[in-house]
Amino acid sequence: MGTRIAWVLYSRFPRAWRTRVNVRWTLRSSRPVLVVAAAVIVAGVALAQTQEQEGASIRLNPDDPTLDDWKQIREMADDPKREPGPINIQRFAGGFGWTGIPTFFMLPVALTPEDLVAGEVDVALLGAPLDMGSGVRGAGQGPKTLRASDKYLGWGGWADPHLHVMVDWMDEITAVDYGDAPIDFLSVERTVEPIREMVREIAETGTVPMIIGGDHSLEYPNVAGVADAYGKEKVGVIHFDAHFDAGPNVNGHLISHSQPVRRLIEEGHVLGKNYIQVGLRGYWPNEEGFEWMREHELRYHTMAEIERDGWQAVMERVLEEAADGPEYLYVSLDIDVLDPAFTPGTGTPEPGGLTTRELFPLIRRLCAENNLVGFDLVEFNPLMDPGYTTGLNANRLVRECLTGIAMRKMGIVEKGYLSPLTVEDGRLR
Ligand SMILES: [Mn+2]
Repeated sequence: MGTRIAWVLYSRFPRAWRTRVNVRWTLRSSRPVLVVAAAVIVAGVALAQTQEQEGASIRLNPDDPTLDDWKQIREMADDPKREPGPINIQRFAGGFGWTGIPTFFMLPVALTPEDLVAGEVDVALLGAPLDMGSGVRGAGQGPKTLRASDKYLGWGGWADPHLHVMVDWMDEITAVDYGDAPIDFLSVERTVEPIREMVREIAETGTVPMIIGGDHSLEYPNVAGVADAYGKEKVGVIHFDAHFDAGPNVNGHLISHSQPVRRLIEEGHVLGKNYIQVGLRGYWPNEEGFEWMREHELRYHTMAEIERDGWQAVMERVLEEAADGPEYLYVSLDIDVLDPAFTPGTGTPEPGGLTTRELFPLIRRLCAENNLVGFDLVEFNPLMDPGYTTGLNANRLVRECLTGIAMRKMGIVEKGYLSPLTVEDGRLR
């Protein structure tokens, strides 16, 4: 077609203008070249149209000087010189929970991996105030609120043992407040990578990262960060949740608090069969979600199973499955696994959940009876917690795991250990 038009135009020129070159032949022989050129033009127009459509969404400005402010480490050269190790920022040796400068459980602070190594730190609590992965905002307030949540329990010399096992974790393990992970408060997508790096940084020193969220998008960078340190497929995960969090994309988003499990499995960080789900109920997963879990060999324990068989039986199954997996274990605890009676302060409450009396011993036992390499408590939303109930339970859940870690360090690994002093009153029966 193109050659014909060219020829028609050419043939209308006066004969004298024509050269001796056989233009018609030239055009015919170059037909493939012209076809390619036309295709390039068509593709270019299509690309321009696509770019026009993309222009309808607002992209980041790479030249904005505040682009990476949220993850800039401040200049420390003028700080007083110090040896690496945990830093005690309190003036007094101990006190009640409402006194002193708030850190997680009033623990000393650490800022670098060198601090963790020098202090031989067992557990580093890392705040991750991520909020954009949930439709209901407020979980980003979780870390600050948990730091301020020790209302009557003591710290320092005033700490007390967990009555069930008579172990005071503060005496047995070295734990620190590692500060907060960097958060672009407007983007989960931009935030997951620096969180993953921080979790890996902690795990690589041999310290257990304990991440306080934040919404459950965190499970993705947390578990991936631990897997970066210990190896792909080397870590099993217990996922406590009302929901399975392995859904497909939402509005094109590849990560939110409804997808972390799917991403971790599809990217190969954790084998499906080593992903164990506990507490599912309500309306999600749907049939397709259950089929996806079966296809990927996940193990799951719904509230329906717990209703049928009782908590004690299901709890033992979970503990057996935790032990029947890779050497290392990660526990991801969405506080909405508890019934809303115990956790009004969460973004996606779902009636018919676990009680605190069911969940506390399982968390303690998982952390005592396994080689725990990471833990997170997520979806605690203080803005929806008028009676302080969720804050108390969040605080206690973290303490249950810390107590378990302390028991393991002390060599108390007997299954379901309880202190004889606690469960027997001394009478002969
Ligand atoms: Mn969740």
